[in-house]
Amino acid sequence: MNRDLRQVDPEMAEILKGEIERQRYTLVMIPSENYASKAVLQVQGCVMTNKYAEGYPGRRYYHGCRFVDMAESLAIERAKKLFGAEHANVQPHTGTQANMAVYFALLKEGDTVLAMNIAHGGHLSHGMTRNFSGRYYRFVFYGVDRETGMIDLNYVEDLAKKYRPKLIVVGASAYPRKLEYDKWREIADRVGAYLMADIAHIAGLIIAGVHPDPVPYCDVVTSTTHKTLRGPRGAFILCRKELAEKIDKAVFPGVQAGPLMHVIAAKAVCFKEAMEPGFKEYQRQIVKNCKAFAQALMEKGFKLVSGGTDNHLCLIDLTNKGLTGRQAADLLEEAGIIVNKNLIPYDPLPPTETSGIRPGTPALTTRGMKEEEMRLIADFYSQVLDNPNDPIVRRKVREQVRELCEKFPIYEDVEF
Ligand code: DSN
Repeated sequence: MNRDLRQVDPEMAEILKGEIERQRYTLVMIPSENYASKAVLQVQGCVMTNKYAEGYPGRRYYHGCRFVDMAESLAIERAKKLFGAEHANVQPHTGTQANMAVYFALLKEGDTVLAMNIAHGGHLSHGMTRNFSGRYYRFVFYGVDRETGMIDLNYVEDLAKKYRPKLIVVGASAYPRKLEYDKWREIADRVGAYLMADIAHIAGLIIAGVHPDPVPYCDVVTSTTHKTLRGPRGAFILCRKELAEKIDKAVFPGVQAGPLMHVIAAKAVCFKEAMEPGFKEYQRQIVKNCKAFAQALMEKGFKLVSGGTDNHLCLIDLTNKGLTGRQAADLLEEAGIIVNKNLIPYDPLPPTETSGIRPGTPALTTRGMKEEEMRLIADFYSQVLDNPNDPIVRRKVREQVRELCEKFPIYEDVEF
């Protein structure tokens, strides 16, 4: 019982050591990833993992919930304060389960929902055909304009008037521009639809005021906790008081049973960290870094969807470089830079190949990197992707990436 991991399972200890080394010595540029703090990691690995607590604080189906009740209440109160929300549910295990609970609370099977096309930057749980969302509800989609790469709100309004959705979902996982929720509210009101914002990617930016705030305009807001928010892997839902009971019942017992109390406790810690003054500065720097990176890329002949970025990510259209997204991501990984391949709007290639990649700056900014490093990294991209047949270039960049990582250390006193 008291043996540590190295004694119980040296094989797994080695795997974890490999993963922490990978995180330390590569440039993590997947915009939905970040480095959770030591405090968050500690709490996520705490003894609350042992506790069953179906229900909500003060209303549990199990006894012995005094301390988990305190932890969950703290998480709820902090989430409400942080976002200025009337109600918070901190139990969803993932962003998809948060969205599932909202649909379950507000819709009947077969109801119409208007959401962003996944091929233009939406998300699986926003109506993808093979996802539960696309199977149980009738999704219709808006996308981005072919010329500008941006969402055309006139087109969204036309679709809303034509299809009269019961719910409009505003949110994306690969959209580099701002979303103006007041305008979405007007569209929703014109057709009598609920409005839900999925802010999984941009929650941290919203707290810092570097992205518009959805809470005053949306009936429901869902988010994950591990992206720009930099907390444990998990999710939460914010809503107006009138919807609180429906949302809570939809989460439990609707779509989940036992809550992950250790993760909920870690969410409370992440919300506390997000209240610290340095957090806003961190978020502002994420955006400054991303803009500097995007500008430097464009100066090197890279084409960006929508011509730039307002947030933490950019979407590179590689068609002028003669590479697919998969090829580019493979080449960059060899040089120590981790990105994900991503569809670009109107992409002729399938999601397994794609014509784009979607780099972002949240994790690099956590390491303390600034605009100067972003320009250096854009130069790495150019060296690697403009010389795809030269392994020596990749090897040299790999060495420089390692030196850069050593200058901006991460997890120095974290063992796994
Ligand atoms: N998979 C996440 C992303 O990378 O954007 C969204 O859930």
